[in-house]
Amino acid sequence: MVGYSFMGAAHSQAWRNAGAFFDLPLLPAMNVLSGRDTAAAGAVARRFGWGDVVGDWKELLVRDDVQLVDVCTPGDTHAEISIAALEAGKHVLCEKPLANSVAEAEAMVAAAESAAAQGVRSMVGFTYRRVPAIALARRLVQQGRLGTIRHVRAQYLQDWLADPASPLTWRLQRERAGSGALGDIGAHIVDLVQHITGLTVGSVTAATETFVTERPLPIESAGLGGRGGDEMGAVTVDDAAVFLARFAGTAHPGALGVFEATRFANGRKNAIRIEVNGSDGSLAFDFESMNELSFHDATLDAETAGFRRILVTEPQHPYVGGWWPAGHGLGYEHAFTHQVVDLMNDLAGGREPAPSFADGLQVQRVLAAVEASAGSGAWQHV
Ligand code: SOE
Repeated sequence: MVGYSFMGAAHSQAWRNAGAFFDLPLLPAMNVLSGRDTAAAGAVARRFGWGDVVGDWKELLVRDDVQLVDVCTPGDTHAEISIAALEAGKHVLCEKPLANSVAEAEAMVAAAESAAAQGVRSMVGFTYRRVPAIALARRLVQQGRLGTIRHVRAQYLQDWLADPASPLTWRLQRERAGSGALGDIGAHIVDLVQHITGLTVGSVTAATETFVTERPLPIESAGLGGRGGDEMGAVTVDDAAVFLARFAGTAHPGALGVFEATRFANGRKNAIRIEVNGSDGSLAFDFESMNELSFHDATLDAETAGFRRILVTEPQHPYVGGWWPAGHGLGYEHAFTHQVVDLMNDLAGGREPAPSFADGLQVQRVLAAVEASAGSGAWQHV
């Protein structure tokens, strides 16, 4: 694995736990962790059980005990590390968004396609696909329980930047993160909507805003924030992005989407809210109640129909059978574990994992269209 911070910890626990809870055809061995600050990486390695620590990720490429590279770094290094790893014959799991630009993402897809011809696989970490309630939502759409989809409402609301004293960390720098709320969390809801509904965003009209244009430079980083000093620096990404979407294809003609991604929604901590309305029913999900999915079956008697809260904790529900007895619930980290489970099964089965780098590129194109539309004020094709 490359990187050892927030995502590094989320992935580490997944590598460690997947084989303990699920019967896997391949067992991950946590052989080596790479981080430029080897003392900090070493502390993480000891906590999670990584066997070795190196300061330069290039060392991973020449080691025989590394068959897969997990890229948990900021976006500006995704393309370089992933392409080098694929060329060295290592499978790659890369954090989202796939890259910082469409051009980088295209180069990554080209590398992934050549590697696939040699049996070397790649996957992008749109992890929320593996939240059981999200997987159930997709299953219900696939079963036709919603009929023809008319509306999709998707929000990703956080508030960790609402305080102007929150420091200027890498997620606020365009050269490191590519974009702001748009790429960091907007990318998730674009992927989730497309994954759940099977729709593809075809065109968008958007607005973005940076509410706090200068922030203190960090003197200490912790989690998503940390502590700022006296020196100020310019925020070079969006704080919020909103857009309307029309979808491509003919399966659900005329379907409309409304998207909102912000890190300024005071009081909303990690509210991924998705509502889908179809001719035969509706679905609603909120990550802040992640073990629930609301479903309205419009084909039932009007007198008794209405949103029902499904507690997605039954062994029949996706992924749940590997964990606790019904009703005991899962958390944020479990989706990362499910990601490892699916990846190990795909590698053993010789299947292309999903979401693929091509899926990541398509999301990147939506992000680019949103930025172009926000700049021009016009509808923009993806
Ligand atoms: C920060 O907004 C962040 O950590 C994202 O980068 C992650 O993708 C999301 O899972 C939680 O929030």
